[in-house]
Amino acid sequence: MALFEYAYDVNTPVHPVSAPDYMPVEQLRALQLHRLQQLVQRCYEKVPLTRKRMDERGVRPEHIKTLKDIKLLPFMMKSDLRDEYPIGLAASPISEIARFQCSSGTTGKPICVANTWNDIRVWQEGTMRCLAMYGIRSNDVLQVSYGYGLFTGGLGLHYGGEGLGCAVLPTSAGNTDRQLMLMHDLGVTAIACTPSYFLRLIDEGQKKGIDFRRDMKLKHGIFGAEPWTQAMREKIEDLTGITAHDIYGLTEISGPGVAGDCPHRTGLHIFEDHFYPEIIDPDTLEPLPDGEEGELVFTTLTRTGMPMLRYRTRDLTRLSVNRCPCGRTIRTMDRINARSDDMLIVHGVNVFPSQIETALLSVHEVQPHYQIILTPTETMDKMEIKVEVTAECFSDDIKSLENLRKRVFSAVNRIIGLSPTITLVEPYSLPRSEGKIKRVMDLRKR
Ligand code: DLL
Repeated sequence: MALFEYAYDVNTPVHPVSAPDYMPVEQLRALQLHRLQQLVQRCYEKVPLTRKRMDERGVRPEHIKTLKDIKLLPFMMKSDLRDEYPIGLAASPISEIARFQCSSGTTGKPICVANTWNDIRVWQEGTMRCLAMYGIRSNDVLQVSYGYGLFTGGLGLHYGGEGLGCAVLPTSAGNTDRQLMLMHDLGVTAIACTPSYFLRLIDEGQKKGIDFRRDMKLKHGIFGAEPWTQAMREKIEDLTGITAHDIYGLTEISGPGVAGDCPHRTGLHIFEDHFYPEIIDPDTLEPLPDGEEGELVFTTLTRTGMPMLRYRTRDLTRLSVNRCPCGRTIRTMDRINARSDDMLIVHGVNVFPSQIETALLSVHEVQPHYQIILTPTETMDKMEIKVEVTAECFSDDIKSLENLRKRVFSAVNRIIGLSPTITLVEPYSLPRSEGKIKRVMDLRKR
């Protein structure tokens, strides 16, 4: 058999799109090395920042002789995407770019990712392989309630569902009543949304007397974009009788469909023929062996638009040592529950405290002294931002104080796209330790 042909036995109950999941390990490693060498050559030629950093280290593409040599390469980070905004890291000319997707950066500007058609197909393959792994087939009706647009959730699952031949219902996020009505009327069997939004759907459904087991045909939930616990999974499954699957991904690497869990739930299988994973110590930046926890780093082996070499995701996890009983040869990673930076994920939206600061600085009367408080409720997490305002504001009448609160809300809402509760407080009233305000009080249990 040719080196890069996938072994696939037509008698197995596995969906054809999943064939690469079962590639013999040696063949997989050879494929990864081949792709890595091509990628490094391409980035060296086409991405000035990468070339500069490799030159500074005295590393040339031909130095990559084994997969372990990846550690010779420089890392990439979100700050590189911000500094090279919007598409300074692209390795393809604009004539080959098919679509931009964006995600929150650490400041008011988003980070922007340029995809070629090749990249969109790879991304689609990832979501198709996830859906196939969950047992979803062409007779399923898939409701996509992730947001469509710059966020990758909606379009990612949409293309995956269409690729598998499902009947796709692109509801996007919001309008809970309509979501429930269409779910019922069209006999939806699978839904893709954030786990927190699904809890909201259950809650709103209950208020209308809807019993998911009795009234809906729903069997699968495809949940990701934010951390969620085993307890949340059990709650969802108990309340509705569906199977709650985990899907992971990030805009910089493609979108949802970088990894997902199989029915054995040993972790999330990474589609490592496209997305090469490493775990590093976030302090020393040294690679760690499989089985040890650290920061997840990805190299996009097949990406052409804006490839990422050793991209530091900031997500903390570990790679599996043991083979999963499902027979897949691609490694798994533990579910993601923590990050090594200060990014918060609220209702599936990425929020950096620095964005709140940028917003507050645009409102004259407020100080950039604030505290973000995240509390769990039965359904959605609640976000409150306490902001110190000048003493004069409190001597003004109630109406102008309310007016100021509204302006702060608009400034924050414009930058993060969420609607937190804004509470204005007196100067120096927020608790400080060593003079510093604790910026984030995350009371959600993970
Ligand atoms: O959240 C892509 C996505 C959409 C994944 C829909 C799954 C479903 P970003 O907005 O760039 O992309 O955010 C990426 O979200 O680094 C993780 O911190 C977090 N994240 C994504 N999926 C999971 C998950 C999308 N299943 C960031 N569990 C990532 C925990 C997740 N965290």
